[in-house]
Amino acid sequence: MAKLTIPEEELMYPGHVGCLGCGATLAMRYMLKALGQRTIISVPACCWAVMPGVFPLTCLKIPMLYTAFETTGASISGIRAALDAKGIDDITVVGWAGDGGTADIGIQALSGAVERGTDVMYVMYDNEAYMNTGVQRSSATPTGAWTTTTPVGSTKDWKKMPKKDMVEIMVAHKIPYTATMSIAYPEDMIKKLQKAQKIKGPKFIHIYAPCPTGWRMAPDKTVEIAKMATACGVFPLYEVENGVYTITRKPELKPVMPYLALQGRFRHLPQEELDGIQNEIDKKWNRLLKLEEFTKELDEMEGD
Ligand SMILES: Cc1ncc(C[n+]2csc(CCOP(=O)(O)OP(=O)(O)O)c2C)c(N)n1
Ligand SMILES: [Mg+2]
Repeated sequence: MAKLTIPEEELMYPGHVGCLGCGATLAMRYMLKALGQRTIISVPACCWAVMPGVFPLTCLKIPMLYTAFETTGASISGIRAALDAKGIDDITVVGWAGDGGTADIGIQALSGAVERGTDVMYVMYDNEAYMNTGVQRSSATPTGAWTTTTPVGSTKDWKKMPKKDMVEIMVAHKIPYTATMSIAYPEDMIKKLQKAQKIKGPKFIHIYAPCPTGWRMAPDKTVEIAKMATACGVFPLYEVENGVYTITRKPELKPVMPYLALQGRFRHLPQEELDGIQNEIDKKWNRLLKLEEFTKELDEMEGD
């Protein structure tokens, strides 16, 4: 029998107050399994600020600091500095924020923390909108999606801009490690997180976490949708170590349409928009394949 690589210890109790089928709860559960008890997380305003429960209740078995929406990067820098001052070096400091708190309002503090080379891990769990406040558009909302601030009625005002690429932004900061991972592939996730934990300096993690409430989908489809996202190239799994790309799952790409059809947030899209989305995915995937090839070649050349 194949050896199980997912640690058995649970650092999250049952009884969170997240919605039915919430992908972000699985993301936290697997992350804590990967990183272990000696972990401190700092969480800004987002669904996860609410989900542990109201004091004195919590579903987390590790310390959590609740920080202001825009300050995750600054707060983890402070926690790291305090631990360093006390000579404590066996605690993993994690900033845990949503896509809005990361790609929009928290990007300045994040950029500062990683530019200073701070030894922290920053995780963006991505449900592709501001879910905690009622499904508003973020810069990580994908093209074509309905949200309450990108309405679809007669105005046809669904999101027209592409999803902001946080991994590319982090690669441009020249950090030692950044990776994408998905709640549908916990083994891949745990392997990458444990690798990141051993690396000194800033690490950036992008976790795909479906939100049935905001995506207008059935709550029992969370894992299935996440699998489809990787199978059709909407959310490729890869890591970038010191600028060198490695794709960790390389499927023969499936068409995107069945993925979009399961989610009410895309139901309004006319055929030409659907074709455009498929086109963009194909381009992005081919670009990623080339980046992998090119950065590996470059690394070998520079190593000579
Ligand atoms: C400065 C500031 N502006 C706005 C808010 C309101 N607010 C709280 S959570 C949130 C949305 C967070 O979205 P995201 O970071 O994607 O996390 P999610 O709720 O999707 O988990 C907003 C707008 C706030 N708390 N502070
Ligand atoms: Mg969000």
